[in-house]
Amino acid sequence: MNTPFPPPPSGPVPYPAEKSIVLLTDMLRIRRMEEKCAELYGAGRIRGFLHLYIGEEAVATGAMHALKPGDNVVATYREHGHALLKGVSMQRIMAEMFGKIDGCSRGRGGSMHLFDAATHFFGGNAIVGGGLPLAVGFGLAAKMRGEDRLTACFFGDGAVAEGAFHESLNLAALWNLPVVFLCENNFYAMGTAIERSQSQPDLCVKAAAYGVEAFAVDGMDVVEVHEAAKRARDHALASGPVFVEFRTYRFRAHSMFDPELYRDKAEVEKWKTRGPIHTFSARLKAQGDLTEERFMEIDAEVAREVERAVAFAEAAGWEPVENLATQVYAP
Ligand SMILES: Cc1ncc(C[n+]2csc(CCOP(=O)(O)OP(=O)(O)O)c2C)c(N)n1
Repeated sequence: MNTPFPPPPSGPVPYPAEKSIVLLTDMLRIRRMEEKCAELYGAGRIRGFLHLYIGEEAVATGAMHALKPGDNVVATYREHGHALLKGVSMQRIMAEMFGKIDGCSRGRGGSMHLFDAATHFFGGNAIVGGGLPLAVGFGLAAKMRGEDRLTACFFGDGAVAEGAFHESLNLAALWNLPVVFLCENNFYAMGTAIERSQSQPDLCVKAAAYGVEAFAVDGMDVVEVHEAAKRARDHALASGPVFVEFRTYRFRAHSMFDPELYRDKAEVEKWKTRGPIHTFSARLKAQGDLTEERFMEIDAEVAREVERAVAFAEAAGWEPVENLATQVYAP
């Protein structure tokens, strides 16, 4: 497939060094946490499905930093980073991966169903497009209650081909809801390239058809993502829903079971040159806001956070078997 391939993000970063370091650190936290998850999966410590976000970290990071703590977030099964940056602790995320009772979904959800009402992180959804109607419901609730609260809904390009996308955008626009639709377009839905499944591969055209404000930005550039998400938040709260397409790329397979026969290794390697962590670090170094030593220190601190999370998950307990029939529809 011919994915659009602009030059790697470059140029000045328009933030104070302190803010840039937070953005960089958060991208690293997602990356290192997930690399550890992949390792633990290989070791049989984490089981079930596991979809890694590696390569796409600029999207969750730039967007989440544009949100307020009371804003709602709805995400997909590739949501570890979103949960982490919304404020769910890495320890509770890791315990959930292990299926332990101290996990954020009490070990019942696993990787695809991270959930934490206290931080307004409402999943984690295994169904493609499943989060979209939920986000519209949250938006409607906020509007009816007169709350100054945004709902941010993350989903992939595959979801744009689902009926739920069209129903959701229609109602969000009709009712003028404070919802931001954040499409993580990594150009593949599992093994299917976007041009093989969507009659209109310009996804903004589809969103705009519902009267929703729509624009696309470089999802590999945390600065572009952050600025776009701030704009989208302001617009959605003032005048109704917004669709933002983040053009991004996943560096790993769709899930741990994917042999990746549908794309060339050369394409993946080419996209890695646009990697959000190293291009952002290089820009910060070029303007004197980061040194290699500082980068290594940050990385080491992140590694310690990951180790603490794994130790917490290892030590956490299992749900007692007597609870087997609680919190289920048909005990
Ligand atoms: C309704 C539904 N259909 C099919 C699937 C199987 N499935 C799981 S992930 C996936 C691809 C989704 O791709 P995309 O929305 O682009 O997200 P990405 O995995 O690229 O982040 C499919 C088809 C599903 N989980 N739910």
